Amino acid sequence: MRASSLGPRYTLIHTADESHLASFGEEVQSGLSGVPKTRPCRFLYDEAGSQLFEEICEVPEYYLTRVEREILAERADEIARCFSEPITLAELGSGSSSKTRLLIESLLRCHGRLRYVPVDISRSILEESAQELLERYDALEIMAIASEYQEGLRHVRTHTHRPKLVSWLGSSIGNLDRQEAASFLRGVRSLMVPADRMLVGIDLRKDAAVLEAAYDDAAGVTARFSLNLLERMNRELGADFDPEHFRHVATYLEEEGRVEIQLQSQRRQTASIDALELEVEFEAGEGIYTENAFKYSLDEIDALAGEADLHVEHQWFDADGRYSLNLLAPG
Ligand code: AVI
Repeated sequence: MRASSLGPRYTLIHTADESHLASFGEEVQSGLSGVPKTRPCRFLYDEAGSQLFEEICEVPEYYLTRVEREILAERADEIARCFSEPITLAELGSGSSSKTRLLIESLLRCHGRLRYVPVDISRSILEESAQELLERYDALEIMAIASEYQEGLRHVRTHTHRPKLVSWLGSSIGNLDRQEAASFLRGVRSLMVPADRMLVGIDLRKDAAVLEAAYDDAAGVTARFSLNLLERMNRELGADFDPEHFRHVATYLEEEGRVEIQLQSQRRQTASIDALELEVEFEAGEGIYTENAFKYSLDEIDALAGEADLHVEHQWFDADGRYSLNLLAPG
């Protein structure tokens, strides 16, 4: 752990140690040697992928970001009033903290001061957004944690005696399968005391057409985001994938409540990956499964919370009922 102070109201704790995570090369090796071929979705977010994801958040079909912001804009004061004293707001995967500003402003208005603990793997993003927030809000104190979520939360518990609100926005929970999601929430729950709450953005089940468009927009931004994975293998591992011969396909599997995203080979072909001394053969129509986005019914949200010894204390929706923001309490 490394702590550095960039000003009296700012502390950075840097614990990002990814040595326990399999490297890109190792994951490509195992993911493309198996049947079916898969890739963990975290590898979609290199610099180009992260930039493309920002663009996805602006396309008209991808409603998730927009409606979550709409709910926060309307409900942030109400969320703040759920606490009767100054709290610590911890945010998982904070990125640029743009939606969270709404919450920060309400919490400051309601309690006069706030300690904000953004947890993100990217130290540079943390520092950039912390600087802006500190300039804007005098009564804000920031302890930024550059680490994996779970590790970050352990620090939050050690460093704060105030009630905590742990926010996990953007429907990131949807990229975990249902068991992983429950086990993630159990992990957070184990670090919560009775006064703590968790605020989780969860996208809801809906028509296949709406969901498939959200994950395959007409301008092709999401397709470029997926295909960037092939380009990343070309750049970083000396592979020779031709993105022209793969197609981004997003399919909503209604019963399972998940959008399955794959890069589908458009012909029989072989790709070589020099750095791994690996040749990968594809049948026509064979996919590399890159991502799942799980969607929830209200009953499924209750059950998910229950599995983690949490319950839904408040739930807010956008005007069209597409998306939910859930305040989870222990017990
Ligand atoms: C980051 N995550 C919540 C996005 C989602 O909606 O599953 C990732 C994404 N992939 C394609 N479009 C958006």
